[in-house]
Amino acid sequence: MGYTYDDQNIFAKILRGEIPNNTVLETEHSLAFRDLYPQAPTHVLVIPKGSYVSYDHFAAEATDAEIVDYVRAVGEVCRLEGVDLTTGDGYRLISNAGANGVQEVPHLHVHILGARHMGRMVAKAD
Ligand code: DGP
Repeated sequence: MGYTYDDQNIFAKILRGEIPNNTVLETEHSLAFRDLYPQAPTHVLVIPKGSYVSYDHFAAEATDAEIVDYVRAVGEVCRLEGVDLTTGDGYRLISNAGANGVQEVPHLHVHILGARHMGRMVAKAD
């Protein structure tokens, strides 16, 4: 059994330019843009341009070039947002996957949250 990717998901539409986004950084293989419903003063989503549903999918099937680009893009956004540890006060990365991870959009994304204290790591489930 392989991974299933739904190319009608909202981030696929953003990548195709069908809906607008507030871009923070674009690289060869990655795109970072502001979350529509920010949970913190800094709330940026970083996605690969390739069709990957989750972190595990990306780790298994992305090229080395895509992975390097993506990891560096996440770090660069932290720097651009001033939350990195050379000048800022830190941040939290979250990547939800599947039903138990409560993933709403089935295209890999890392949330970068910061510019406020982020509180406990995991809230009690509803
Ligand atoms: P997740 O539960 O990890 O799949 O979070 C999906 C995030 O995507 C959520 O924080 C809200 C955000 N989001 C949903 N639709 C849009 C959109 O059309 N544009 C942007 N920028 N963000 C969106």
